[in-house]
Amino acid sequence: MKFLSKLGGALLLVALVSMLAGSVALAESPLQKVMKERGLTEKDVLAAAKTYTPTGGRDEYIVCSSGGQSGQVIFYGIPSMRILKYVAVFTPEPWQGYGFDDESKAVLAQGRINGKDITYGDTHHPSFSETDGEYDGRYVFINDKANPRLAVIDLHDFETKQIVVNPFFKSDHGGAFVTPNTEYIMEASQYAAPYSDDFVSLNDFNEEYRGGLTYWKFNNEAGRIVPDESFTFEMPPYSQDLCDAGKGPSYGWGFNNSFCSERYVGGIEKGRPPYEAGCSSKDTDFLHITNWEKAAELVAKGKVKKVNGSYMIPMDQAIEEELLFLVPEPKSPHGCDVTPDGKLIIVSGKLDSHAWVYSFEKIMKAIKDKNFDGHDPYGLPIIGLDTALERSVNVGLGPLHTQFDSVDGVCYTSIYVDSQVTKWNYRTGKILDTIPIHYNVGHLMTMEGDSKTPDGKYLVALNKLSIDRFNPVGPLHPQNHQLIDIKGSQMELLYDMPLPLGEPHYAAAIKADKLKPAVRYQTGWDSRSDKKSPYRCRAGREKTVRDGNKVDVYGTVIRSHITPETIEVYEGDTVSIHLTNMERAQDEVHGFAMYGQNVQLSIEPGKTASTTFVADKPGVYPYYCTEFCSALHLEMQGYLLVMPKGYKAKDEAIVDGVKYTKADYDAQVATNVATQDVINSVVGFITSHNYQDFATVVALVEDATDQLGFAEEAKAKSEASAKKGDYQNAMLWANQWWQYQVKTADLGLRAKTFLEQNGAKKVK
Ligand code: K7E
Ligand code: CUA
Repeated sequence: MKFLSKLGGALLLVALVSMLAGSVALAESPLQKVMKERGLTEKDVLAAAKTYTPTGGRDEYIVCSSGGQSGQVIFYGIPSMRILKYVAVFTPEPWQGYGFDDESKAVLAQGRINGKDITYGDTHHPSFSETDGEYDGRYVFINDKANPRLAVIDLHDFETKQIVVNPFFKSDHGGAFVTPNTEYIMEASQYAAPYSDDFVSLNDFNEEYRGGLTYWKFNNEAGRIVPDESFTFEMPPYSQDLCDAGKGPSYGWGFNNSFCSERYVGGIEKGRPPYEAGCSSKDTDFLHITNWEKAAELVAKGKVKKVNGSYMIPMDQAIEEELLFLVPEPKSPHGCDVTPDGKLIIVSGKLDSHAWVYSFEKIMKAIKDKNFDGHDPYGLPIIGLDTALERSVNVGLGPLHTQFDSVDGVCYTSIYVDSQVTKWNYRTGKILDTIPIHYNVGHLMTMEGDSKTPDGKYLVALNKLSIDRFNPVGPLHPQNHQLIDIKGSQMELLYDMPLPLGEPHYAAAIKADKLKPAVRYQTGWDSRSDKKSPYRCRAGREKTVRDGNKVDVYGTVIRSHITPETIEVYEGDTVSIHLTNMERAQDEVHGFAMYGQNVQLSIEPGKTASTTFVADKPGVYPYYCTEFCSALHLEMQGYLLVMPKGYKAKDEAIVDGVKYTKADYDAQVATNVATQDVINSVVGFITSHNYQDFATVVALVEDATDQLGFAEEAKAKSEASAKKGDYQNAMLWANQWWQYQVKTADLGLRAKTFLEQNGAKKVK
């Protein structure tokens, strides 16, 4: 009985437990509750977990995306898809002071065309600098399709340093693509045009209009393009499209496709069939193959002549020296991608459903054997399609661009018309997977996908349309970057990111740890020329220099004042204000804006930035700091006084709004003494720990020491005034002394917190 009742009790317990467990399972977890409220599936939550980056977290990859018509580039992180920075390139951008300070105006001026300022760009293809075929994190290059220009962005500070204008072209699309050691940056023209800036009738299209491909020489030490050592291949008036540089076995060669090899000239208004009909009537266009290594040798030997002041290799010379060859390629191709091993070249035709895979080895053999199918109308040798082709693979309707996986042979092609990405194997021709894209994918990009060792992992589809993917914001929609997980055998869509800046045609992603951006500049730095600025200024040396009616103001900015605080000039003066940011602290940027003069500077720690304008109207022009840099940021201000010609300043002193007494002074001093006690205790904590092992803390301590030095100067002035019984100035200086103490304490506390959170050890 006892046993039975025991058993019964045990059974009851089991039943109870299982009931309880059941009710526990029924109760929603907070996660389930959120999923239900927001209508999320488990797949959604998994995708979120793969992209979510907690506060303070970092991304594994950094993307540089073109900003399309904005003339900028966009940096964002993967997998979080958080936008980090728009970098101004061809277009003025006030936050960065780009096109507002004199230094960056000089960069934009390099991009003038026929003397005309061009204040936008149509950026298409960013390209990271490479060393031995790997992204090295030093530079990014970007082209402007509308105005044939190329820009250099230094990843040391993410600033645009140089713009070059193509000396021959009237547009470019096939840029920027770097050679494996960034010896050259490729830039192919798009719309054939005369090389001169003169009028040439369209009737002379075949004879006088030309395409081309420029190899811009890059000086890797100076970080600048050298136009004098760059050269251009003359090419037929086909529309040259995208490029890629050979690597490994194909090192020294470059490839670029073309469309409209029909050389059709439209004229819809005169009853001629339009360009789109005439430019796609033939079954094939031409892949252009250039030997840049040999061309560079000819240039070095003085065997290439200059036209318009720049080296130009005419087609006759290219034929003679065996520098330029053609291979038929699918109709209206777009995209030309060399495989990571450098052995194959993949080209897709927008009006075909195949990706065509060419063998570099076969191309070389044909060249060696002079095995040509014939010549184009300009005498360029054409290698037979069957001779050069490895295989063609049916990947879907409207294939465009191809990117590579870390797995050998695996690649991804964007399929524009079918709105999908096709994963396939270029060695076997086998289709592995497809995924629908929303909508109409243009380029696509894998991690380090243009390098010789792609990482794969993620793929971004850069889509032309977003239609219904986001909350509507009027007829002009944002573009959409879709993040896809490609780690498994099946592609999985993770995230949609709207990009509201322009059409970002192409992007490239680099491992984040390859980037080593600076925290500050050397004090007095002109960041655009990367030299010490002739206008730099040290604290206490601020001055105004007049030379005739040109006035140069050499000033400084530091929390929380602009020196000088008053600038007096006369009507008609040309005023240049040069400001140096004295801060050494991370992220302590000061801005400088002024009423009515179109002035807005961004002065990062160490930088010297200048603004020049004509003070043509007498008046009062307040100026201030535009970055909320400190508690007294709003007080970081001053006045430009433009005095009428012949104005005589009054001799009296400025009358203060408030009068202070000895009691006010004493109270302030008491506060300062108490504040100093706080500082001393923080200093005690820091110095009793191994703070020197933490670079962040060392920088904070340096900054704090500076601020404390200023506090002591103000204290001395305060005490001197008090001694004379001048309690007005004694009180004001005592307050300034306290302002510096507050900044010191703030920095000290940040350092202390950092040490506490990062496991600093006690040393004494
Ligand atoms: Cu939009 Cu490369 Cu300029 Cu293709 S480009 S899609
Ligand atoms: Cu400096 Cu606000």
